[in-house]
Amino acid sequence: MTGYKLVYFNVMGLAEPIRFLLSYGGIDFEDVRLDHSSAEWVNLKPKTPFGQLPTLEIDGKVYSQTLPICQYLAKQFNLRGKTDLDNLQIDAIANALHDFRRLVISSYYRETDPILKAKKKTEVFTQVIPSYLKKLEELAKNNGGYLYGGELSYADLFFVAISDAINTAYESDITKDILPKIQAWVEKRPNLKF
Ligand SMILES: N[C@@H](CCC(=O)N[C@@H](CS)C(=O)NCC(=O)O)C(=O)O
Repeated sequence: MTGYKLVYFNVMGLAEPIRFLLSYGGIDFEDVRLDHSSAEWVNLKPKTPFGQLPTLEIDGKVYSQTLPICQYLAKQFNLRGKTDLDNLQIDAIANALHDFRRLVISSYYRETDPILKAKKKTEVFTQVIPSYLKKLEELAKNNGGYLYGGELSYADLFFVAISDAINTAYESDITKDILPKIQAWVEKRPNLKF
């Protein structure tokens, strides 16, 4: 049986979409969570492919980069598109969601300088979030409640996995009014361990 070991920090962050996918696929995986300031991470960092987490070890070999890992798992669990062009579209959506998360979480939420944070807050709350949500709403409206192709793809799971963290940063439920089908899936989904 294939062995999976996911290594990340003790937050949802970029590992959450991978946890979602592994759980969706019914995979029993090792969920290693390091403390960012621990000696363990300091020692491990230079040994990771690009000095960052998450990494996913598959049968002892270490792989990195959230989106390609998600794409690999999505293929195993039938959550990719039918054609290469479908995949181009699905990957573009997932990539945009990755950017969206970075803008809200890394750029705004984690900013510690109060002056810079206030400046970023205006930009994130009045421009970034409304513009991404508008696009996502349009996609959901045109795709039967999913982000692409009228059926569940890994881009939908990616959205749900990052939306909790964005909700916390934004102090509002961004999923409330959009993606009703995904919302329904979230309510019905198996009780995930992570
Ligand atoms: N492009 C990478 C970005 C990974 C990344 O930014 N990881 C951050 C945590 S979210 C990290 O490892 N930070 C610790 C460090 O750089 O020392 C991906 O998508 O996986």
